[in-house]
Amino acid sequence: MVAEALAKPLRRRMLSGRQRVRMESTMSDLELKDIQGLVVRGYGSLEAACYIPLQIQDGEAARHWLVTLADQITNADTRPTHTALNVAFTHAGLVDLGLDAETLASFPNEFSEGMTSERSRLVLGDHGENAPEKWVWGGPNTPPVQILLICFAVDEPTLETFSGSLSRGFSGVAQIGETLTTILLRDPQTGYSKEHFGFRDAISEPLIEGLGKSGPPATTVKAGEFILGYPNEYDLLTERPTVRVERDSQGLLPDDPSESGVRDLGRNGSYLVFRQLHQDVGRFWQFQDDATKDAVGNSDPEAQVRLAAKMVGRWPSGAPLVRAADQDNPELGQENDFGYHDTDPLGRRCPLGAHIRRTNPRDSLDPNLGPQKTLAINKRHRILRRGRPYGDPVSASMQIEDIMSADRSGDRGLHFICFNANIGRQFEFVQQTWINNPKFAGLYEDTDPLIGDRDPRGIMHANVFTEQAMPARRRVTDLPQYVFVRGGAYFFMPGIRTLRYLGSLKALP
Ligand code: N7H
Repeated sequence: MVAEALAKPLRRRMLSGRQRVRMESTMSDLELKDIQGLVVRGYGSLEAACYIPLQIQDGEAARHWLVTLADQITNADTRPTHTALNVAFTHAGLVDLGLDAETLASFPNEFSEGMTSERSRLVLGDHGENAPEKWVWGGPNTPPVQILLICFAVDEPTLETFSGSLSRGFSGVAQIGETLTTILLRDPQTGYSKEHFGFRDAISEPLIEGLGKSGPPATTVKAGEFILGYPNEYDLLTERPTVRVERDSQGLLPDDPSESGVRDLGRNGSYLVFRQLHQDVGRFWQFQDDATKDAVGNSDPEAQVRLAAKMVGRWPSGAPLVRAADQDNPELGQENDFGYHDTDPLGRRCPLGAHIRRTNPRDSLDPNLGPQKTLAINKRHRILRRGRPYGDPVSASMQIEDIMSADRSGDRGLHFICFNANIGRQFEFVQQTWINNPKFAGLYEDTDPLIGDRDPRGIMHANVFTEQAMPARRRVTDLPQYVFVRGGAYFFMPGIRTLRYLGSLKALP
């Protein structure tokens, strides 16, 4: 109910003004050659990746550089096997590239204000240890990132050569801060990707309708939820930035389908949310140990893994708790075709507040609405995750028993990246209404057990994790924080025509 109630004002806002266009289904042929590749694929075969933060030093030279860069951008129509390159801009970057004020004003507020505004901090729960003042990039105490180069390569040496040659070609732009490096954590036994706590990751993603991949209807989502210019789950075009026709004298941009005499700057673009999330692996497993010791203080490794799995909603192999409630079953590691409404409405298999149940409640938001209505609402709050871990793993084996006992000092975590067409209705909604909501699904003082704000708005404690069970629920209290925000920003990843348009801008008088 909470989701539906909160979705309504957002929906009204989304439908207002000149963006209010009902779309024909023929609009949905995806222009893959104009969409940047990362929006539609995670480049899993390109094992090495890094993100290079840039600042604009000379607008004119930077625009020329962009025109050359546009020729090197990997589009969604190709499946790169050697290297791939994508690029995205913050609002400050678009300003310094010379976009005029009227065009800038057509971007949504969430993007224009950025991730560190007072509003965003409240919505995202970025205070205390997570306050932007403490960030290593993207915060008020570090130089603003304006452009992000996203580089992939088949291996580390190739990535080094590739990023090196890109840097040598910089003109009008300069790197600020460190390159953000990544690591692909694979389980050596199965080859599957893992994250630092030891759980299999990158299993559940929405399938973009029209891309040709088939999957369960419940996971197939309209392209307009992720890519601007296509019908979304309301069968409408998502709010998008536009440009007056006279400001596109070379005719680089497509007409806006609203026929309102403007050009569509957003078409084939998407919003990229970046959060650098440090993971304190030691504290995570220490807590599982402390919370599961028996009456005389003996550790119980099995109980630790079980509690951690209840928090995630999947076992370390990836097997979903809703299908494997009592013990891990690696055969179900890839399973993603499930809901909660029929099999687990009360959360006795997968707790109501588990990470995957909060971030994608599937068909179980509100039992009174029924699964179909719930699924339809849920599809308006999906995100496409494209991030990668960073920092050395605590154990190269990536086996839970080794991770639990290894020396866990060091900086490691997740470069969380996700795409969405509407930051407010998708990423921010998930973060505020599901992850950080102590009252989610009828709970009382629980936020997401992995990444939730333990002190929402600094006015209440929400550090409990509840396992619904018979005859009585079990509550684990005093959850510490073990995921910390270290940086972040909202970016716009334009379509490739728009990239050329940005390169063609003239200096503002
Ligand atoms: Fe989460 N983790 O290690 O436990 N996440 N996540 N996440 N996450 C998922 O189903 C993790 C974060 C989502 O469709 C899995 O693919 C960690 C943020 C969504 O059923 C695991 C961090 C946000 C899903 C983790 C982190 C999300 C998901 C299971 C931070 C959004 C899919 C693998 C350090 C704002 C849910 C899988 C579904 C799954 C972990 C962050 C969202 C293992 C460690 C910030 C939508």
